[in-house]
Amino acid sequence: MRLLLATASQAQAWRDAFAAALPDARLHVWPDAPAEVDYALVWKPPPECFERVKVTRAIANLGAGVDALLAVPTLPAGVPVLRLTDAGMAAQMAEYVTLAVLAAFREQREYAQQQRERVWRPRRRLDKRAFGVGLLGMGVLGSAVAAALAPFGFPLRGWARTPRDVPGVAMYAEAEGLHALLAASNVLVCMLPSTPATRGLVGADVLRRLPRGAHVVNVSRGELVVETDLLAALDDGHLGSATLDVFAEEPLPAGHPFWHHPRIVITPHVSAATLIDDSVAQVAARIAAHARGERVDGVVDRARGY
Ligand code: OXD
Repeated sequence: MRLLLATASQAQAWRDAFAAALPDARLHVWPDAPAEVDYALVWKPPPECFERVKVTRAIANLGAGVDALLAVPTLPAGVPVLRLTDAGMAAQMAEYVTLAVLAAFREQREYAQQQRERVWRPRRRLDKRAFGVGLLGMGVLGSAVAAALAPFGFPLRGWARTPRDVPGVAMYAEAEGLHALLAASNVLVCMLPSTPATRGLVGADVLRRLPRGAHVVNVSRGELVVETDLLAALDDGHLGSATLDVFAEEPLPAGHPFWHHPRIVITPHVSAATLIDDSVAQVAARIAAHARGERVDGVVDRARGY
């Protein structure tokens, strides 16, 4: 089996891990490019990669989101694209979102401000039963986040493209469902993939439907949120705070107004890092199964965008 590895970073670590997991494969690392390979293993590959190398069996994306790969103009049509599902990301995402939800519920930002001002003033405790958490996106990661939040007792609501049941989560779909979820979400968590249908979804209309003082957490892609609308909703007091791990432009430019905003917490796209060992184990097992002609998980529906 011939493989091409083309990653934007950590090429040596990916190479070593794939070489160990698939010892019988012939592994080429871009720009060492043969004319044809069976499988390509890629993360943000350069467009020339698919011009120079014909991929015959499948392309495995070394990340959960395929928005960058699907945007590569030379991506061959008709070759299946696989994406990572969980591969160690779900637990990380659950930690990150739980931390953000608990910080909002326990008013950590307000107490930090009081500390700066040396103010000793217990605040009135918020009612957990009235502190709704709305999860946009209920795939593998969204479901893991819901499971992590469930023991705390917040009312959980989830929004998915297609109606489905998730234990312990009131599920919503379609535009009316979205409006109902927003009206009851003191924290709104964005976990949707970036597709033509979701880019810019969290704009003024969505933000204004949240209860006053609500918190927004974005852990999927920056393009989902209209950044100027988010700033406007924070600045006029409609939103309480935002915890942002992803941005329309990454790294976030030095002059961006988010950096110094007193009610925005920023992290540099770390909510769920791609773990090389877990990812390689998953991709190697899928490639081996695919080569044997078996059905594999994680096949992307290109029309849907994830
Ligand atoms: C991913 C990411 O999509 O790291 O895997 O954002």
